[in-house]
Amino acid sequence: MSESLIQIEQHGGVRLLRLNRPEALNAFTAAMLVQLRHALAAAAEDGATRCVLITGAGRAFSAGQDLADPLVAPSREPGVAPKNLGHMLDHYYIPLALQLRDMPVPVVAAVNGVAAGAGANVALGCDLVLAGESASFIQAFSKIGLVPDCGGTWLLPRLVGRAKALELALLGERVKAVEAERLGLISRVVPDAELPEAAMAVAQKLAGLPTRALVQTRRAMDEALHLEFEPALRREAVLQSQLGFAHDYLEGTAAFMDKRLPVFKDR
Ligand code: T3D
Repeated sequence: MSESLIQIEQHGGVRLLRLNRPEALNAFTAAMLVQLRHALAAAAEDGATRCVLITGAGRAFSAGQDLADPLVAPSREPGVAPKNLGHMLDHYYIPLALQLRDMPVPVVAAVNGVAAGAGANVALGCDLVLAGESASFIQAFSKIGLVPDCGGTWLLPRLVGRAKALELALLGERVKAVEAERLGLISRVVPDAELPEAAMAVAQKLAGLPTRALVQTRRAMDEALHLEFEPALRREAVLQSQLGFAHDYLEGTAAFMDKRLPVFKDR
């Protein structure tokens, strides 16, 4: 049986997913994207998993779409019609980006090397993005005549503002991890050797926090980007009202009063 394109490990409440085509810098094939979606769905369904951590095998996080995948690679034969790339997005990248955004647990990316094209935007679509200091981010799309996809046009201006987003997307230059952190593109840079441990520590910390509140925080912030101030305040009140009836709020406040560590359960 062939090696899995997504390696899966369980570390307590953390489900680690490792993109595993190191010989092609973990470039995404259709088969790999299907496996990644199945792995995310399984993590979402597993009540014991309270955080997902995504990283890459070898020296890269992911070089984005595998440009040699027969589903997208244009034929060099004269007269052969090019493939419709929209199908690839409709059937693979859009469902993946939506799934990441809707995960019922927080998702952390540990970017261990280059993250290019859709590989960059899968990482940036995660809730927290840690990177090793030799990692880098490339919006490689313009260099092959495409627009940023897998959420790039939505994510980039929100993360770094329109001017910088356009610079990143139009020039397609490599942005080193330290610069990515300075721009607000990612959360944190750590020395390469410390990345696996640091990312796992962050994931374990998230796994111990009240999952439902974390996920509603992500949703509320995404929604608030489209709202005026007062509707955003009212949305907070609705969410707070719901969360206030849940176990984790009662447990969190009781633990505080009892001067003990809380044990959160809601998902
Ligand atoms: O097309 C559609 O379906 C629409 C959706 C598009 C989504 C996208 O992601 S578009 C963007 C696709 N990605 C790219 O354009 C990036 C292409 N790769 C690179 O620019 C460079 O490889 C990197 C800057 C990422 C890394 O450079 P470097 O010098 O460290 O490594 P390398 O030597 O270029 O690559 C190592 C191997 O990985 C090499 O294979 P080989 O020669 O050792 O057999 C290379 O061909 C392979 N590889 C790297 N990226 C891809 C790839 N193979 C297929 N597809 C790739 N994207």
